[in-house]
Amino acid sequence: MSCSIDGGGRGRGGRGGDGQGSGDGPAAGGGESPARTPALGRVVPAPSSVEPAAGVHTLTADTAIRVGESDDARAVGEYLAGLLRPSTGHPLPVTSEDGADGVRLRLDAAESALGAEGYRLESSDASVTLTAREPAGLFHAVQTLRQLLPAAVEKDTAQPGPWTVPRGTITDVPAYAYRGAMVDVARHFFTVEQIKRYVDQLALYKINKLHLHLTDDQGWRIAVDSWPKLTSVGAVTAVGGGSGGFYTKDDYREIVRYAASRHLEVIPEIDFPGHTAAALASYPELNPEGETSEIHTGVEVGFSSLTVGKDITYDFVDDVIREIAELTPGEYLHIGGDEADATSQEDYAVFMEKAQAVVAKYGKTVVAWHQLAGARPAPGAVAQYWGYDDTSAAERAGVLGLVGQGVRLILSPADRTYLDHKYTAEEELGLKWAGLVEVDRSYDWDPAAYLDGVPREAVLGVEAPVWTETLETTEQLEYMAFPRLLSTAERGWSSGGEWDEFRLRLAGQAGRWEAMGITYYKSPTVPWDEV
Ligand code: NGO
Repeated sequence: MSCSIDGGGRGRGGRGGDGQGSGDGPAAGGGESPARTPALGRVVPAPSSVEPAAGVHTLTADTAIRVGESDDARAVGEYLAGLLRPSTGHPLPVTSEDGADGVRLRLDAAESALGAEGYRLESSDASVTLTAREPAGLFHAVQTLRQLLPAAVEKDTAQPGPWTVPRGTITDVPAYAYRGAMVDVARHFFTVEQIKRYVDQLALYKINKLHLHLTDDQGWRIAVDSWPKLTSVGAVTAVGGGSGGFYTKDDYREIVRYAASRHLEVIPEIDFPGHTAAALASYPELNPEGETSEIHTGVEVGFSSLTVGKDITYDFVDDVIREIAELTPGEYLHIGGDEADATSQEDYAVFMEKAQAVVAKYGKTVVAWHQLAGARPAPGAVAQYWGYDDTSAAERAGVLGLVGQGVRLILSPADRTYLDHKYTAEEELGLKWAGLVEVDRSYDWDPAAYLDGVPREAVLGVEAPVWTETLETTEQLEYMAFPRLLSTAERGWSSGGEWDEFRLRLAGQAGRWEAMGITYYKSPTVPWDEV
């Protein structure tokens, strides 16, 4: 990585190499100015290569967004215009007319080195040119461009500007294909609008997967037509006995559509065979003797199980997976498999083998938590590792065993990526079973070297889950996610990276969060006032 955070020479004094402001207008060096231009490398996640040049490019009332004849480039151009118009007050027409000026979006199939998600951003006096091989790359380029504009660009009312972008060239490709965030909508329900807001925030940091934990002991949150009581009974409550909620199929399609418009793929999770109290309460016939049982409103885990020896269990699993697969244009379907402590080891292996086969039957690639080690993994299966520093050698060996059978891993080490964990002991929100996760700790790992004996090629990517036992509101979710979400985003996108440098780029994002109305934790480990 050849990135330097103040590479454009537009930072302020105090750290070696910056402070030589180029003096191109009021944006230079104005510490409190809402229109201060970030330096070219001050982007999260860190770009692969940053070559700064002197000066800035300025967006003006005459700037056009040039997208050529491509509908895909036009969609990204319209998205960019939608972001920039409210704060700049500029018309920013999206046009197919070619020209050497303005913001130019180019899709070029010959740019093979940029891959499925990479891009190049070239900023000069005359223009800012974004080039990618695929639409996702152009979309990511737009996120970088946003971060290179003054933070006030994120506001939704007209701001004074000027709207400057540092000059130079960024070339950027991700380290990992899977860069995910998970929301547990089962412990507490989050509405379509709340999820959309989070999707927009994830997109800003180039997260490309949204994993929704849709079912758990406390609630079943997705309509299944063939088993309607899952929602009419199973969705009515939540942790603490609150009012619950669920997505209709149209709601869910809207989440999928919206996420796709931000180049995120939605991965639905239906957690089997444990974490199923809500399903068992909805359909007593899923219990061993057909007995009635209750939805759980506490936060304990590991007490519920589908009945592995009953045929109806597999009718249920087949119907649910079929209907969820139908709602899923993406590749992956997650079947949980964690903490099945109320299922015998033998039953677990039988159940997981059958459930994986159903996922394959409906054309999806199976994902499961790493307890999948207790069963035979299906060909192509992906396991999500959620261990932590204290995870036993035996459990780690199980994960190595999976990798030896060709399973790829999504890494979600709980003491780094779990956004539900407390930052400090004083925190009211959050859990701490894996320890405290201050912001510096959330960055303190390398996916390529994290698990001894797991080669980099076996790592599909990373994911930051938000479990919601203690979280009920958007403000709470954001407070837990920001800033730690950015650590995982960077570990997924960028190779390498040191905390002492990352923390400065992190601090540089705070003005943006404030402009966007994002609640965040002002960690003492981050020098908020120094940038
Ligand atoms: C565990 C558990 C979840 C909890 C979470 C809380 C996994 C994969 N299963 O993670 O049920 O909500 O911890 O941190």
